Amino acid sequence: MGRFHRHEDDHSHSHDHGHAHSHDHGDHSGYGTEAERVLVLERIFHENEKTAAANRADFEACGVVAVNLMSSPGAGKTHLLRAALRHLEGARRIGIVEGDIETSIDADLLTGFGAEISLLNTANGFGGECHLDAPMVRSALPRLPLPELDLLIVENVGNLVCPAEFEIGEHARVMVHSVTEGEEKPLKYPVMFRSADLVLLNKMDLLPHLDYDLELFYANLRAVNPRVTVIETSARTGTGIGAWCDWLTELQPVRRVTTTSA
Ligand SMILES: Nc1nc2c(ncn2[C@@H]2O[C@H](COP(=O)(O)OP(=O)(O)O)[C@@H](O)[C@H]2O)c(=O)[nH]1
Ligand SMILES: [Mg+2]
Repeated sequence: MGRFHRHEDDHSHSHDHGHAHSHDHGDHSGYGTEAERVLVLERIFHENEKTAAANRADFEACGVVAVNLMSSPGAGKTHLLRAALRHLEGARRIGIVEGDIETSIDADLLTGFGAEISLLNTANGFGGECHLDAPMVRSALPRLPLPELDLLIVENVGNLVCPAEFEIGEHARVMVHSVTEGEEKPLKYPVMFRSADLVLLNKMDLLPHLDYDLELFYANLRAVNPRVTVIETSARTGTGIGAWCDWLTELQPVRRVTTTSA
């Protein structure tokens, strides 16, 4: 059975349950008519939404607030998470679903700070997917003591496009954008930036060494997501880590509405 999704930002690709992963740049002949494609996509998103709702119901039954942490590869998700685990150790009981295509490198970095960690390698049974979806997250939950947790943070696969399209049952979306990435990124990846509740503007320690235009970044971000909260951070120096942890601590288990469209 074929499985594919279209990205509003810049490309579409297909996923086969035979676990081939091919980027699809225009020749859709293998997938029938456009109408058939739309039907398949609708079914995939509907199934994902159903499982996301089941995940969210389980989180709420256990009094857990769930966060979907997303960014491009290398923006600093794992190091900001590590800093938060250090800061909140003993104050909040935290579970992590660590999503990566391969390896336990990030899960290992997060070990030793009192958090419960469930590693989810998408190369291991999920075709090396470029994002986490609700069924994948659901498969990682039995390895966590949900009723004992206050907060569940899901580190998504590093990718500025795909993860934004799949709800996983989260109450909030946090996006990390680092100053090494370029101030135009909100305009180029509006779906991801638009769906975020919080943007962590990371690697602020590097700003003096870069041509990054902070004011232009804020203008670009406001153009796609006028109300989003921004915290300037550095996982290297600790800037903003207290504010990021306060934001996490104050988060309520209220269902958020994803706004991926204009
Ligand atoms: N200078 C600096 N480097 C950072 C910062 N945050 C992360 N890094 C580095 O950026 C690289 C990628 O970070 P990582 O947390 O693995 O990013 P992820 O792929 O989004 O999880 C690592 O080499 C980190 O040490 C920061 O605030 N400042
Ligand atoms: Mg990481």
